[in-house]
Amino acid sequence: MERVPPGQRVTERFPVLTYGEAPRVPPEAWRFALEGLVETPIALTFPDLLALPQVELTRDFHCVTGWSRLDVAWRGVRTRDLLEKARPRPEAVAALVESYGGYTANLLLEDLLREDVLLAHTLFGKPLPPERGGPVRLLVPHLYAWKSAKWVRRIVLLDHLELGFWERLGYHWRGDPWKEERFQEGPIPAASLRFRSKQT
Ligand SMILES: Nc1nc2c(c(=O)[nH]1)N[C@H]1C(S)=C(S)[C@@H](COP(=O)(O)O)O[C@H]1N2
Ligand SMILES: [Mo]
Repeated sequence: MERVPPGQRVTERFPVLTYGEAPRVPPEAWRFALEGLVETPIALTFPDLLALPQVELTRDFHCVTGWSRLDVAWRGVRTRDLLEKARPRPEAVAALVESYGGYTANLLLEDLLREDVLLAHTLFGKPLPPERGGPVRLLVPHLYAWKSAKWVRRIVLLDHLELGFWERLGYHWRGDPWKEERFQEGPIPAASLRFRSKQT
């Protein structure tokens, strides 16, 4: 299989991409919540996050604007581990991820359950820099990078699809780079979602 998804170009650089102003979130002010359709909502401080089992991984990072940066090294906590503790209700199928500053992105629950999806706090062995979403961002390496919400603050599990910031502006509801799911062309196929889709 090809290393780089179709339509992408490898860059040695690693551009910072933020829509609007970057919020300032000191580690001691960071709070995270995993809630919505779960049996046990989870609330974390930064020290709480660091006390959980940690994972290191290296993944390629694909921005929908066309650049791919290979071999980015991250450290953090698996969202799957948090979801195991929170225990999603049977009707939970999707999630809206919210960031400090108001950015949002939607994901399927099954995408958050992938073992390489992290709440990441370390990049190339150093604390995640503020402009990269520090102290903590989501990392969803199998989807376009707009899903990797910086300054993550909340994940809400839902029984329907609620579109995030870029998805409402016409980007693809899922965003698989290997299928070049850049823009939503036509209605979101409700059948393929297996659930009710509330679109605004
Ligand atoms: N909160 C927030 N997260 C965000 C964004 C943003 O504007 N705000 N941009 C997204 C996009 S389009 C990309 S390509 C990546 C860029 O991450 P980087 O700045 O670390 O390269 O962050 C994603 N996460
Ligand atoms: Mo992007």
